[in-house]
Amino acid sequence: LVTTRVLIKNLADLPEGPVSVSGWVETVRDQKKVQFIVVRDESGAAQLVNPATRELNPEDEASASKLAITESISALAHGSFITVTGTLKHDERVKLGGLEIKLESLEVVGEALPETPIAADSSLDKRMDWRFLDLRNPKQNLIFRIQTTFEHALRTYWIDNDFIEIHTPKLMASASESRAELFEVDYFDTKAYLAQSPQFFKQMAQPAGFGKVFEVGPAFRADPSFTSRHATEFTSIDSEVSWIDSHEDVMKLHEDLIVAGFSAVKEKHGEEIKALFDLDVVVPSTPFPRIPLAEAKQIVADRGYEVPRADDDMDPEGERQIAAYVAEKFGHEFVFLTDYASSIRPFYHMRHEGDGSITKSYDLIFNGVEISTGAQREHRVDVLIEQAKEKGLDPEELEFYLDFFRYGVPPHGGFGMGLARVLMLMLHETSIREVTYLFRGPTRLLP
Ligand code: AMO
Repeated sequence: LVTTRVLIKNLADLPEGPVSVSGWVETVRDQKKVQFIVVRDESGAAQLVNPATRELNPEDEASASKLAITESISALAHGSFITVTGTLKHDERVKLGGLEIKLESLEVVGEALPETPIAADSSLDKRMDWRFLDLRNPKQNLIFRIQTTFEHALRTYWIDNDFIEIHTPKLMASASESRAELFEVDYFDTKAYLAQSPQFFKQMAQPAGFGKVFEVGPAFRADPSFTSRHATEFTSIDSEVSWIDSHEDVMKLHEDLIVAGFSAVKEKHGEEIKALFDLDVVVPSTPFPRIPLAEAKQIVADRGYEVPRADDDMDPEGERQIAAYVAEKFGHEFVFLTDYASSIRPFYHMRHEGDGSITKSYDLIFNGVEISTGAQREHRVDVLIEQAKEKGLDPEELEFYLDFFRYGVPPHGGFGMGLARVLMLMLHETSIREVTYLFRGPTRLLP
């Protein structure tokens, strides 16, 4: 027999005849006269059949090997990894893929312990403990194929538009955002800090003459909260571009990237997403609605919700309310909230000419949750120093950063976007834990 191992999803296209497949045992139905195994690999599942041979004579050599297969199937533990050879038969009556493999041989390559530690109804935390088993689920597998497609589409956009990819250091001598949420690590005879964002170094690429840059990399936040949206380590999608007139240019780039990513996901996985998540991915139309924050707060107030904070920010409920408004009014899942108050934005955000109380910045809200922050940066060094001082920062600690602005820097801006948040909201998942390969939170460092 000439057999080649094939992915299960490709069996449908093969002619009837000898095949070999490998995968994990999903179910075994061990009946008196016949045994059925459902085996799953990373591409799909298929049914294997073995005519049970318990009545054969073990003395006879040919019978003994058939008998051995029957016995090993009876003993198969759920989740074991097996390789089988057999004869492929197309049969419309078989619910699973309209095909079946009649077994010739079966090898248990990786035996599983008899008790599987998690079940479909296990808690999220328990599933996280056994993440490699949890990820075998076709739905989870699809999430990470969607992630791959999404990132690839962004990359294609960046490359087609002459962006340069950068990899900035994650060990830093100072904080990259505020001093809150900062991880400190021992660094020989001094201290280092884990990068909260590539902010300073993606900006550095502008006086370096790179023009347009991007990075997809880890960011760290010592955030003790246990919300569904926060991790202590997350993948940050960052881009930064020179020669802009305002944050409007950054928003244009941002929405084009989102459209590129969502189009690719819909095209490649739309049907599977419909089947497994029961939802349609909507490729958003451009331009996305843009609403200045002050106006958004008024709209939310008119809907009967007073944003409780005194500091001019939008709270999570306010974000949900404004998203509901945008969905009703514009039929859109995205909204840029613009012009956040200077009091709540970092020192490096540029402020409006004529009204220093608001910044040229935005948050991008998707299905009611913030997925991104972007802004035009302040590139005039004297203004930048003033704004840093106003925020209680010591300009001396920021000298390396301030130098970027002393030797000819173009006007520039950019954004940072949490990859897991995009996926969570795209797939209507309830937590970024579901869409993060290995989640890190205040009480989770394993596996
Ligand atoms: P910001 O702090 O708003 O902005 O972060 C940008 C985006 O990163 C994601 N994010 C997180 N995701 C998971 N867990 C967290 N703890 C977490 N914190 C942030 C969110 C958020 O919208 N330097 C600026 C960006 C810029 O201006 O370019 C920054 O980091 O999706």
